[in-house]
Amino acid sequence: MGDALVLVPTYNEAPNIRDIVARIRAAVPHADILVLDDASPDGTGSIADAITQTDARVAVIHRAEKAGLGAAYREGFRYAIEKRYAIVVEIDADGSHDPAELPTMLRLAETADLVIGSRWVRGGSVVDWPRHRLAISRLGNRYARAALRSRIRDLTAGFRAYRTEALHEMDLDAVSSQGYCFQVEMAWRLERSGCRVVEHPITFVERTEGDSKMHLGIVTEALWRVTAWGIALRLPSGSPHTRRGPAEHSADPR
Ligand SMILES: Nc1nc2c(ncn2[C@@H]2O[C@H](COP(=O)(O)OP(=O)(O)O)[C@@H](O)[C@H]2O)c(=O)[nH]1
Ligand SMILES: [Mg+2]
Repeated sequence: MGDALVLVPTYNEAPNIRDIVARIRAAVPHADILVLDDASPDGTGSIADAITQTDARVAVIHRAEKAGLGAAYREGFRYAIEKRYAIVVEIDADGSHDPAELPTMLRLAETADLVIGSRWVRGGSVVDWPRHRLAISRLGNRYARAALRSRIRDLTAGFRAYRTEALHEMDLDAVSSQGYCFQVEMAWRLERSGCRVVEHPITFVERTEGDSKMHLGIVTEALWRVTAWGIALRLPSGSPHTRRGPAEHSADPR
């Protein structure tokens, strides 16, 4: 077993799954890879099974139905904790996140609890996103950062390396978000519990194959939840999550 487990959540990523697994393998030859497929109708799960025949360090969990990114990642985190990996990585299957960043992110995770591949710190960028997606991400992150009194600039980022110990210490069952709000909730809970969060600048490139699963419901889930947490934070009774110590945060300028 390797030290790092790379989680690849998939829903209808048949055109992308072989390529992303090959790129991860090339970037971090010693990492194990776990595909979390939600019974993709396009056969992504069978392609992933075929990959396991040629690469013994790839495994697949076939989930019963499409249940959102949060649920898939929670299952992946539990697997990583159970198998005692030191680090667990999140990466999209569609090629938006460059696996070549992983060696640096894994190195940073030696001294951080959470390393975020960040679009919105100096040196980070987004390529080929339509204007409305840019606006949603930029404004959404600014709003969440202010509402949650967070220091993190890319709270919604889906490219991350977690120290498994930090995940073990938190109550994963209490993380209730389903869609991309899951990413906000995870980062914020860790930050508030005093974990060290580092943002590493990345270039995010829009997918060229397959379809985005982003839809209005995902944005509204995040908006309502962040607003509710922000209000709870400002009530005299204190915080929705308990604080263990002062949160640490740093950006990692290139
Ligand atoms: N297992 C699983 N993966 C999902 C689900 N929704 C999205 N994904 C995967 O999560 C990653 C990010 O989704 P994507 O549609 O590219 O979102 P976008 O980058 O925000 O447009 C991709 O690898 C998707 O296949 C889901 O419900 N279940
Ligand atoms: Mg994508």
